[in-house]
Amino acid sequence: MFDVESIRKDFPILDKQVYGKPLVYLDNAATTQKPRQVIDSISDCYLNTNANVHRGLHFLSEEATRQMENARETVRRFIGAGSTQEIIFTRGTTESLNLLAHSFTRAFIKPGDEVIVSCMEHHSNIVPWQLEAQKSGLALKVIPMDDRGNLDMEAFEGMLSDRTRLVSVTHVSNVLGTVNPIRDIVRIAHAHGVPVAVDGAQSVPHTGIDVQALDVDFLAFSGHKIYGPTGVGVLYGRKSLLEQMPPYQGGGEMIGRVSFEKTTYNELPYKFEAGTPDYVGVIALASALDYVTGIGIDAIAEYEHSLLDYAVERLSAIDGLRFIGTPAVRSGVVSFLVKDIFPSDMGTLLDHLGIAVRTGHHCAQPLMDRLGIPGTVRASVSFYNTRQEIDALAAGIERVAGMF
Ligand code: 7TS
Repeated sequence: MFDVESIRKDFPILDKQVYGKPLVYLDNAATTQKPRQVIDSISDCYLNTNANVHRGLHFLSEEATRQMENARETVRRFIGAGSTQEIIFTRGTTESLNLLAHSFTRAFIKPGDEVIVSCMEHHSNIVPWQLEAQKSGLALKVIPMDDRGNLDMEAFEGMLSDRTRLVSVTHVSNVLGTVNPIRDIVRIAHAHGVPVAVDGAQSVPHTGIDVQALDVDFLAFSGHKIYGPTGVGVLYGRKSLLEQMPPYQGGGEMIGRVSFEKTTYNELPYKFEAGTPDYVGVIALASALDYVTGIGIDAIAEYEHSLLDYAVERLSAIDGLRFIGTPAVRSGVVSFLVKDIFPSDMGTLLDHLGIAVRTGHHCAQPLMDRLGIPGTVRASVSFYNTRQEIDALAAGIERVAGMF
């Protein structure tokens, strides 16, 4: 049995009232709430071990460095990577994907080469490639999907050519909830000698991922979406590829030896970590991963899946509601529209009932264009949500719909 009531006790903010009503927090795809264990880890760092890492020979600096490098090991284990040299700390998924686009392009892209993304990408897996395209002459190819929100795998297979250098796709869509078949995507891409990057922002917290078992070459995710602090994230990269890629930013820590004539770079992963890292964030991220591991990612996936099934069942019964995305395999989110009510109106009125959802294009405008809609209302779940909260959402939607 999944003991959601005892889990909720770890998240003080869930007891909050908004507008005099109990908070129903269903915006977990945007960011998750933090358990006390993570909040305590942050204050413990500042109270007991704060000092800059990798530099001082003094006690506190060594302790902070030890904790940060332990955190790297925790991340390695969590995603099943082979080596901590493959774990690069960043500010989040967005910075991880910008680092990847920049450095991968410098190392591997010639004019006319192609990178394949999908039509359901977040802007952070589109715009960095467009920025690089302006400089490098790379061409972006886009995998289409069917009307339910499943990628067209036949079309994908046909798109790979001898100019394809990388496939970069989201594992889980933050709008449709589609779980993309990463194993098949990797198999097909690798058969053409093409590496695969996965945007794990919405999957790592909800289904987990094992980069070696799936044989993915790069993985990006954010700490704040997996119960960790804001401002910290991860880029995993296959060592043999990272070794060929140039640094993304220059500064302290990423160098071997600097002179005005010639500068050499540090070894992995430090080559990609210029400047003082968010070591407090990194250490607290490890606390978040320990917390998730304590519950168990499989138990989390199973519980959230049943909650989503329940949400789909309850929302299906609402007159005039249509789902945006009915994928074969779903995780995390359910998007919908009700009659011709603007998503922002629905969101504002639900908010006044204490229910936090997200509305709009969800940073996926090309996907909105594909669907022919300006936006959706999106409820996104966590393991601390309950069936009663889904009931509150359904009742809230019905109440708002009744006003129009
Ligand atoms: N990729 C996906 C699939 C995402 O859902 C998000 C954030 C990002 C990348 C960017 O992550 P960041 O932590 O660097 O900002 N998605 C959302 C969302 O759906 N609502 O708010 C942020």
